[in-house]
Amino acid sequence: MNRRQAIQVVALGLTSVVIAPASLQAAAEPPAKPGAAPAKPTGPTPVPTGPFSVPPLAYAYDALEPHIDTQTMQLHHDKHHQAYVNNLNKAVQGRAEVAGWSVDRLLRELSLVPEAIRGAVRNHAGGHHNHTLLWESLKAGGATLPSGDLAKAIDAAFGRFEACHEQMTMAALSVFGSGWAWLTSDASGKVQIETSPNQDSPLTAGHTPLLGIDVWEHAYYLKYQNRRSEYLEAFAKVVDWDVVSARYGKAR
Ligand code: MN3
Repeated sequence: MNRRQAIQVVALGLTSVVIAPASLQAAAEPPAKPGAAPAKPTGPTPVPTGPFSVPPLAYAYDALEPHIDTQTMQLHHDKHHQAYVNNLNKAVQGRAEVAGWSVDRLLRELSLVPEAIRGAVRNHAGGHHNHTLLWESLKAGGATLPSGDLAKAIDAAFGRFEACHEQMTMAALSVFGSGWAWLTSDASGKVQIETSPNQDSPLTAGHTPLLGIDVWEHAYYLKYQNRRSEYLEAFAKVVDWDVVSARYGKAR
């Protein structure tokens, strides 16, 4: 074959790929034999199901713009939170010891969860609970200050709300690696700031989480990259303190 012939062959080959009609491609597949097993379905792996599911957001993905961007909300809610739920469902599958347990109970009574799944439950029940609380705490144009008993408890513990806010911001900046900063209350109703690594929930320590700031990079990196303090400023603008105050009232 000389060079000219080779070019013609290549050109014909390309042309035939481009113009081959779909009907011809389909016809090239052998017909299914009668009685043959149906072809294995292709496509995405089915999502593991179980007792837990991601609650839908009460607002649009872009509702918190420009403070929390749309793409981050989509990925964070639909992919990250969903993954915690899928892994939690997988962990409790076939485990009669924890059948019917709520996510709260799994975290409060973590020491009673079978040891073989305790680590997975800690991470994924924690991830599920923390993120559910997070979505519910956010709103564009929500209340900017705590009210009622929570406002009193914050004044009692910090002197004034601004001091509470500053301490929570410092705590969120201090988290090394992935984790959360929290405003929590204890059994006596006293409020405090704490941090937790990974997806550990304050519930496991007997505390009630009132507001959590997610400082995993997935919560802010797309928009803020390494500027965690800018993200914290923006986050503070979309917290709905009415929800947080009601949460404290309910815990009392
Ligand atoms: Mn997160």
